[in-house]
Amino acid sequence: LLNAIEMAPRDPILGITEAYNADKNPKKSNLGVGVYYDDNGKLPLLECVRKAEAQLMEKTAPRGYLPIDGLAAYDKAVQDLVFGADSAVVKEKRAITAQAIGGTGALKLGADFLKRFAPDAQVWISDPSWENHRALFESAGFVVNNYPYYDATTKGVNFAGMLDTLKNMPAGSIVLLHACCHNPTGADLTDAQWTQVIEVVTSRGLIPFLDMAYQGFGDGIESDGKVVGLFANAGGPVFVSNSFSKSFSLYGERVGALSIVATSAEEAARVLSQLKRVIRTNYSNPPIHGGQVVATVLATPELRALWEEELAGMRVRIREMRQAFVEKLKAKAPNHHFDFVITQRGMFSYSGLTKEQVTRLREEYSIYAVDTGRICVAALNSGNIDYVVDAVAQVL
Ligand code: PLP
Ligand code: TYF
Repeated sequence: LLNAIEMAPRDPILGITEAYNADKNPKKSNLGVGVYYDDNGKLPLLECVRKAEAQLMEKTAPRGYLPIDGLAAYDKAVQDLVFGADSAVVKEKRAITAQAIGGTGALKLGADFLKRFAPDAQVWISDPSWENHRALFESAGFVVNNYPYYDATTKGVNFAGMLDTLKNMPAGSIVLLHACCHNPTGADLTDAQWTQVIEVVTSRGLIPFLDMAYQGFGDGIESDGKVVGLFANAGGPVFVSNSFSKSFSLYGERVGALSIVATSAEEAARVLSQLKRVIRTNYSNPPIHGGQVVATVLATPELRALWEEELAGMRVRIREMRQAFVEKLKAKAPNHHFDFVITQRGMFSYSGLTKEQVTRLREEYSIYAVDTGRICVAALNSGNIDYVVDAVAQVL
């Protein structure tokens, strides 16, 4: 059995981190993986998390199994955050939310659920998208197609192409959309464009699946999540995966959730019962700690305010790095234009650097980016930005 098994290809993004870790150059920079580092280049432990954990330590409890769909307080807090506590979907109990093993786990639950109830549908993801989107839906048994998204000439969204493809895909198709802070391009839709997308998705009977891994990294918690509310108000079904890996800097705790919007409370109850079956056959029930931390922060006004402040701090620092990158590059390479980096949102920028330039950055400067030219702006800081900008100017 095992002797004929071939070596699987390395994860293209996590492979970069392996190469970075092995690099002995003290000036090395990892702009590959999508992780937020603070201005000292360190992974932050948020103060709101530290305080919530201190509270939890005082009342340590035995570790029974959580319910299949996770901690009730967590699911409630996530639902209020994602849809708005005063939203009609929440008040009418039309949405169900289940704790998941990170955003990835939420996508996997959604994919398995959909394969059970829409087995013949095809899935459409943006071109390009997060690498794992295709792999996750293919491994759930779906055919995965691309809709046009990034326009390399404008460094923005090819909206006409996207909308045209949405208008022509078969009814019942599953459309994966990035709610905010598009990974890998950093190019998001405008409000007016979202309105048009919702119109087409609804009128054509497409199934929207919103992936929100970066809520709070664009313009703010509420405005980044707005599109989820707009889809929910347009009626069901709507699938939403969200993650706290980045917004709470809780990568290793694996905290996320899958929400599904139905058309009535009664339908939602049936949906939840079936989703629980999917969870049961995947991992039975989720772990306790991360969900408890997030639920404590979201439900404690003082900690919630602290979280919002700390998240704003991350968002603002990334914006400052975008600004500094563009300004410094303008001085070093005046013939090249990088203004689009300021407009892009979230952790990433599709920098326009070619594969050859990325290779030179790695080999000559120990600066690690993704071959597609994606850089993680959240890995820039006041200590490495001049070195990175000098190197980029050299390879241009
Ligand atoms: N969706 C997108 C677009 C992402 O960039 C990521 C990456 O981290 C995820 C989902 C997965 O999140 P998690 O790390 O919580 O599994
Ligand atoms: O795109 C990124 O860099 C992040 C981190 O299998 C990541 O989403 C990358 C690959 C992966 C899991 C997380």
